[in-house]
Amino acid sequence: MSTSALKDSVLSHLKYSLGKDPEHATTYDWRVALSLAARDRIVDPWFESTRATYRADAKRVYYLSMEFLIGRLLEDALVNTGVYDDAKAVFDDLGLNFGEILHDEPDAALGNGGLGRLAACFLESLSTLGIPAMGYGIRYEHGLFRQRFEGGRQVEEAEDWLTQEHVWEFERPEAAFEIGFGGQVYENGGRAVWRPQEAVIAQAFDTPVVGWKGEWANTLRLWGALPKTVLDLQRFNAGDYAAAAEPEALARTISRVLYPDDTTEEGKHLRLKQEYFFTAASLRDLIRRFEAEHDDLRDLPKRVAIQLNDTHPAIAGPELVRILHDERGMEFETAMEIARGCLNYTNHTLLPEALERWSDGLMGYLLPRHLQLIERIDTAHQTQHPGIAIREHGEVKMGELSFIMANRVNGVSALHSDLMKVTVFKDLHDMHPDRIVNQTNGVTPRRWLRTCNPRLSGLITDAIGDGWIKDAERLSELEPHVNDAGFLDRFVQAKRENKVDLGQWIAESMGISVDPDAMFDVQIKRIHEYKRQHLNILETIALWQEMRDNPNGDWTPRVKIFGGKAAPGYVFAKEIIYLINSVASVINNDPVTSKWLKVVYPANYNVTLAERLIPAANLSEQISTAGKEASGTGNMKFALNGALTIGTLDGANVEIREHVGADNFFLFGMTAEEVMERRTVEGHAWDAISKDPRLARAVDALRNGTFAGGDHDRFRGIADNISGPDYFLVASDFSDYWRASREVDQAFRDTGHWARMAALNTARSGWFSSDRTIRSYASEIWDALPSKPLRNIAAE
Ligand code: GPW
Repeated sequence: MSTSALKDSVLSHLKYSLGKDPEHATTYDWRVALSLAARDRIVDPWFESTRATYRADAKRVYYLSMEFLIGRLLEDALVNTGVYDDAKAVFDDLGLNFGEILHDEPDAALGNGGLGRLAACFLESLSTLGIPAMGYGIRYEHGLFRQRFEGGRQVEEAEDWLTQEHVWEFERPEAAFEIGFGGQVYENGGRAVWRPQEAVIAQAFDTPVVGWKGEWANTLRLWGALPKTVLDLQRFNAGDYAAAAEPEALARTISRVLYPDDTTEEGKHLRLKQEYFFTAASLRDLIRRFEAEHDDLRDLPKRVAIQLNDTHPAIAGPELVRILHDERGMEFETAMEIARGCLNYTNHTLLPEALERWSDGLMGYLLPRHLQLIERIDTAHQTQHPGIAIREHGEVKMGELSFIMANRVNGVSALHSDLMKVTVFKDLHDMHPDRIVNQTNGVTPRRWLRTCNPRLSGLITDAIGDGWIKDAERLSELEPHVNDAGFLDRFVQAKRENKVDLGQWIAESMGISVDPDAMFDVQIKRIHEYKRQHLNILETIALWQEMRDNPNGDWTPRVKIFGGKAAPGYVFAKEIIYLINSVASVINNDPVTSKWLKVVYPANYNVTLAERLIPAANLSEQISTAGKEASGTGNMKFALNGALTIGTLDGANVEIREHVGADNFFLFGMTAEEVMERRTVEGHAWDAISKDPRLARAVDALRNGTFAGGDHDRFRGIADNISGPDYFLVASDFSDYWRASREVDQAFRDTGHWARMAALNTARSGWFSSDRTIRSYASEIWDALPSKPLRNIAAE
């Protein structure tokens, strides 16, 4: 497609879709016109992908996920369809600021963190690989809350991305299902019949997801909740207008907001409704699609692989059995076998507080038939394998249910999958030793290198061609170049320019000036005790104290950058935020240390901000307590973009270190085994503090009001935790973290060596592409094959 054809398309959309002429068009109008022009180019390959799937009678993969953290879509779509440069030329030509137009798009935050972003990367890889697939989720009206800081404390505001039209989606009024809740179960001729007490409509909204070079596009189908009856006319006529609108409000509540809890579980009535709502609609939809092509539901496992992204869609097991057994009259055992043949379950955490459990009471109230079926599944399983119950203390354990109903169960990094076998799922694993498989997470190199870091990706492509974009393991072809001074210079230059850009943004948006030659040290992720942002800030405090002791020292300049949100109800995490901001305001205003140390915490960390920060990072902080971070995926994005990791042997850090080489990774801290051992030591925190005067002084600064305008109590909670129970072993890992951090300082001063290590991180991170992960799911779990690439629209 030529630049002029693209320009015509944009202008035509501006006129006929938006009703504007160029003279009156706003940034919004231009952005929507460009998005529609880009979307037009995706529709043909999208249709062709569907047709090819029908023709080949290919097995389909359904990825059920409560979250899809897709972020902005325009830039990725332009890059994947190969029209980015043309689009830029069009807007340059029109005299418009292209960057501003791209940045006008809202960040679609239909997820909390890693789990939701993983789902988004997977969809893109499924399309790049040409695997017939569909993502199913919820079309939340309000995504993850917007974070502001008020006096250093987190304040949450409702997110409202849907107040603007979502230009990428197609509404499908004909794809709608009635989803029931509550009511009673009757018996009719020996069969159970569920009569729900209330019902809502699940209506589909489709967004095409285009892969690299536009060769294939799959669908993200999100369900919105609508009322069965819009208005209660009788009540309206009787004058009770509020009551008349009630059914509508109640129904819409189901898809109204994303729960903001990440890795903590709250057994909320509405949450269970959301889970059943989207799972039931998705199953109904995929069965309808199956039956349009096939007539025997016993063939379902040959045609359909369903992946449950954590236990949030775990009700799929009983629901599928209910449909096959109650509604279609199959034997219970046959229904079980078919369901188990289709379903697979990914576990993303071992944290007990994150494992979903629903009380029998709530389950029986909202889903009475499902509770009966769960009891039956439990009994059937116990007859064959005594000793394990899905139900315990009046609750249904969704992890156990998912395990029993799944053909394959997977963890998300090698360490995590191994730990699953000896901790939460030990008994089940012993009974079903072949069921757990590992699938180490990955990230899409299109968004997380090609698009977000054009300088580095341009350099890579100059050196080795652009084959790495589709086949990221070809980044290894960079290895010989890391000994080439010219290449390394350009590598350093690209990083430095990214840092200058970020520095400008920090100056403009936060009024803090940072030195682009300082080390940019970044920790971005949800705020959680196990991720240990408080370990990082404690080390920052100790470093600042040491700098003040020795103002003539030759310190390595650092900018400590934090980003992340806390769940609104997670008090301790919010205190950590308050502490980081309080430390920042003291340190950033200290004339003694200001040339060496800055602390920067931009509010409202999201996918868009990650795309800005990661390309500019020198150091990636991956410092969770070993055994607690299932995988991590930010860690992979940093390594890919040439940041070095300081990290523990946790989650995928272990594999990153193996791939990039121990010499190019700053390791510290206890292993998962040592962590378990250490917890049994009485007074471990106190012991660690008494042996490290630096740590003692930093903890003391939390108690003496240094960061609280003299208020001794403000951060007492954190100090008491670190020196008392310290479940996450901040104190015990501190000294080694300090040691590794000083090694980082030393290494950073040897700029040539650092550049080489950074380049090796990029060259050796190709394995962490989500294409590799998806290929592995396809062969080891789904038995699904990539369909043939259709055509390369980027080349046309
Ligand atoms: F608790 N993860 C997440 F396991 O982002 F469900 N949200 C969650 O609610 C959970 C896990 C859950 C993350 C893990 O913490 C992270 O280690 C992992 O890389 C990511 O899921 C993707 O697997």
